Amino acid sequence: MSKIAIMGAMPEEVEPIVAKLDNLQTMTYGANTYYEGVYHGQEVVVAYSKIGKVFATLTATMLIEKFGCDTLLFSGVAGAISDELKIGDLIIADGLCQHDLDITAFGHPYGFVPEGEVCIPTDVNLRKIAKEVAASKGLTLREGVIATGDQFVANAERKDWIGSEFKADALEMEGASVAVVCSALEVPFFILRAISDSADMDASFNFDEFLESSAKISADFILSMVDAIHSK
Ligand code: 4EZ
Repeated sequence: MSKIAIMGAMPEEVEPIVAKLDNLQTMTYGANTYYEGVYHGQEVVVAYSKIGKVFATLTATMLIEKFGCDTLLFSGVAGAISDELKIGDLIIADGLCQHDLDITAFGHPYGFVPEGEVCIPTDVNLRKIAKEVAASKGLTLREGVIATGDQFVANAERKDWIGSEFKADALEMEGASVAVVCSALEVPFFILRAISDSADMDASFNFDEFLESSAKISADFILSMVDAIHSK
């Protein structure tokens, strides 16, 4: 049977998922706790990586190489770039880029290094399942580019630059790491985020207020996706 990895960056992003697992077993490895369990008959492994690209790379790699997961779903919160995205809204990534990757001094575009790609696409089939789940729940899902970097963006100028350079609709700090790992290891992956703030001067204040509620919106949707994947 398949084993689905469910990853977040912060405890608040995975707790609503861990709370719903049966046969829960925990394992600590490489300074992360991994929660192995069953959701409605589907085997899953859940973990939060800690914040940022490096930690996220480690955890995504472990979930695949050590725990044998064959699909990876990310659940969490993000800052909005698009004006159409409000706090609590859901966005799925069609592709992910690294907004802080810069070897432009050599004539390369932002986000590009040799043998890499600026924007890594997510699995089309998982996106399709997400749209079916959203339709069945009467929820609106936005689909767009999510930009990742090792910065909590709380600055309208920086946010607008990321939006125009990468055509990105939202930003966060882990998604592109998961994309790099999963595409290299050929594991289908999916990145979902619920908006917690607008990456502007109110971002840290809004983030603190809405982290928990937005993380829960994302987590609930991910669990419905596990049901949908399991029943296919
Ligand atoms: C990172 N995550 C934020 C972690 C913040 C504070 C203790 C998502 C996120 C984000 N990332 C929400 N809003 C953001 C923003 N404005 N900039 C970057 O994935 C930890």
